[in-house]
Amino acid sequence: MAIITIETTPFEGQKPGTSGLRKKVPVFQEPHYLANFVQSIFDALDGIEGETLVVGGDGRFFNEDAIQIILKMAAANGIARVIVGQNGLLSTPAASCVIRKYGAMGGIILSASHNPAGKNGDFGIKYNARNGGPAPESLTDRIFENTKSIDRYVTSDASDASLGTIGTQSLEDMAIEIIDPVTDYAELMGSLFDFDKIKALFASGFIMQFDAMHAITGPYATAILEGTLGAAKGTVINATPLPDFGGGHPDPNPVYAKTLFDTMFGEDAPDFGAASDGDGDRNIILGRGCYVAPSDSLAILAANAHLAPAYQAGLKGVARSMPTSGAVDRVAEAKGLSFFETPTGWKFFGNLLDDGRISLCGEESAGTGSDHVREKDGLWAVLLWLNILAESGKSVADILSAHWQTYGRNFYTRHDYEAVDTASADAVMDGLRSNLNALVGQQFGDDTVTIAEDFSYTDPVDGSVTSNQGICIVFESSARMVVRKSGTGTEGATLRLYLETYEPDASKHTVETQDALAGLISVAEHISGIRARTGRDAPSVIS
Ligand code: VG1
Ligand code: CO
Repeated sequence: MAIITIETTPFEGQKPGTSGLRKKVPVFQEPHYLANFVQSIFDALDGIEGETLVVGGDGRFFNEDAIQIILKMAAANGIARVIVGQNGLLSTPAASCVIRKYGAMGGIILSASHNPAGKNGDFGIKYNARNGGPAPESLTDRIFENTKSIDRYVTSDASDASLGTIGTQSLEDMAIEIIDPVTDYAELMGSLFDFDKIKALFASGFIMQFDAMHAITGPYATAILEGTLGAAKGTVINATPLPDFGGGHPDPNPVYAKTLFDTMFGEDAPDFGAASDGDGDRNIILGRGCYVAPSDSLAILAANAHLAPAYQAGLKGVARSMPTSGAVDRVAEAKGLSFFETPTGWKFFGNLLDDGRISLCGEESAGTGSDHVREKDGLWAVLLWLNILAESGKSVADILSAHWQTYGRNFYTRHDYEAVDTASADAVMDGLRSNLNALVGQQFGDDTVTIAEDFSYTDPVDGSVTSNQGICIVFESSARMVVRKSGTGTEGATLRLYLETYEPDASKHTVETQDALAGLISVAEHISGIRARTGRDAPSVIS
């Protein structure tokens, strides 16, 4: 065994996006590609010698190969101990939990989340800091700078670690601890919720279906829901993580989680339905014959979190990403909670959580989380919903309609135009940007634009400023359209159009979402020219 230095040259385009670096698997398989990025991470950190690092991923194709490369490089870089999930598995929220619990300096998470996997699918890598949360922009910027000038990395010629064996092994002077990926996370969940109440709910005949989409949450959901909480065997479907996620697209939305939607809207539907994504940080919630839009779910959790033991004393405050609907704002206002609006991506919640300004946060893209970890957490949200259902004795549909009755309904939809030509996507964004001033005061139908801006965020904790985070156009009626370019795609560009109106009148709450938003949808096309410029006549995904 020896530590060796390998000469290398920079790769173009190793800039982390919304959530780490994501590329096609064959790109990551190019010699030195992953190693360059990993060395750039290590070089961006201060004093890593003697520290503990957590490593794990969502089990997609190339996961174990990547972990072997990382382990050897960690040893060569002087890291003292690496904690790895058995077989290289750790959901994103579990990795966050493990980093915090064992006082690690941080973790490397291997995932491209909701992006498809397999030989020609996507792969991803991101670094999470000591607080368990995604590296802040200042650190990802440093990593990116390093990737542009890297000329060597260090590794070891030792043989591969055995990722399947729980226990401690060594590689050079470094200890590798293989842990069960579920245990620490399951214990944390047990400390937050009233498991006895949820057990009693299942014992009373409550039926649930959880679609793990052949991704990482299978083992977690099976252990907690079926194991600890006594849900019927078979509650968790597609429970085995597969390297290609069974050929599916583990993004839990009405299109990619269609089987679950069909079940929940079909005859004899279960009481409760849920699904998570590739790396386990997202969740969707359904009731019998009803779907809870993620923005509504965030608002409902904010309004009812006190029903679970961990949040009994009330929330410190709440936050949402800018494109997320304003439903949670209304809860914050009614309850007198402090409220923050951040750019898209979980990294912006970290400071607010660390500083004790908020205890709950979320995004429209099916991500909700709290201060228990520093990532969004799919199964946590499902368990909080279960706790609320068990405590209130109400159905999902009843909770949803009662919420709208109290707070009014924010009709909300997101239209994604995936894999469009990058130049056309840029033309849409540039067109909007150059027209912002002229838009204010313009009338469309019977509504008038009051605000037109490119969203910029000043972190209230460290004062850092993040600009160009999406075009946000607000109308007098409080209707809103937002246009952003996705930072997680790997093919061309993806444009996201987010649309929202507010309806206080309960007699109008049952209108179909796309119908309620039809007027705004055509105004948004008129203003943005997305369809005209991209040549698409409809979105790829409507959620
Ligand atoms: C998307 C979502 C964003 C989320 C991010 C990572 O980013 O819109 O809300 O934080 O994915 O989620 P973008 O830039 O493509 O819009 V995950 O579950 O992929 O880690
Ligand atoms: Co994810």
